[in-house]
Amino acid sequence: MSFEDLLESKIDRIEKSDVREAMRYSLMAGGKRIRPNLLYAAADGYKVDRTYVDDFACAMEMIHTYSLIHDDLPAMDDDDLRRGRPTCHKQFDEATAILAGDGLLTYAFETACSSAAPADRVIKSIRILASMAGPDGMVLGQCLDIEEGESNIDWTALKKIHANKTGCLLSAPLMIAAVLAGCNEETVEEWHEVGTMLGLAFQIQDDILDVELTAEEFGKSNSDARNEKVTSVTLLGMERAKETMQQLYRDSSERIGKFKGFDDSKMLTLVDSIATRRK
Ligand code: GRG
Repeated sequence: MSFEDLLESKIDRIEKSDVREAMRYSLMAGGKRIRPNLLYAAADGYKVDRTYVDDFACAMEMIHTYSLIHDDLPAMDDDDLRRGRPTCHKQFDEATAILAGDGLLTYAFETACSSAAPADRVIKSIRILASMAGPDGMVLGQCLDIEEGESNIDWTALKKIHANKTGCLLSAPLMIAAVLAGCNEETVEEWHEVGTMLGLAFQIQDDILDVELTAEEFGKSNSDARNEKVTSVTLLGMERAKETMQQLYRDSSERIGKFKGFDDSKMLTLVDSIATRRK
């Protein structure tokens, strides 16, 4: 079964309601699936059984999609376009969009619990998922990002926002793959660091594409300029932003090549394809 079919089959199991259809609408809108792809590439590098991985891959995409739905709400970025379609609250209404986000977040954990991995690895992985998504992770990043709107921040402060807001959800699949493979804590922490570097590179690239592409080409509203957001491009300038991004992708690939007992071929191909993305 393809990942898309697997993901949709999880939604089919939920009782019929407007919220279920809003969850389906945003989840199945054709995102790049970078977080599940990172999980599969890392798990394949360690030869982890797919039955351990599939439910975590779905959970990753559910949590990511919840964050996009909530980020687009009028109380946050107030955006109209996401994944090339009207945002969830535009297509349905605000209350349904809030509940669709809540539904995806909680259903992600229910889904992750079905992994066939040994129970201790499942529990450790769920803990990583919660801490990377929660108030020490992505939620903190979003909180700092909102506060930043009220102050002048520097590159160090912006990097902290990106590490949390973007890096945590890129670290989580790498760390979870390592846990499902039975790696030790030191190795899991090294994957965390790689995810943080990838997250920063990915976010700088997002800032660059936000300037270079139209909303239609990018598939989402270019809200940074409208909201007068400080970004890596406004702080570093376009040329330095591009150099920094490329260096971070190179450094990440170098780190990935050094993990013991890890076949890096799929992961390096994936990082290359992310580094050259235009959407
Ligand atoms: C609401 C708690 C909460 C958090 C929101 C994810 C997020 C935090 C905000 C979205 C806005 C943004 C620019 C986030 C940075 C991460 C990022 C570039 C997300 C978009 O991810 P892609 O490009 O999207 O993987 P697709 O649609 O392809 O899945």
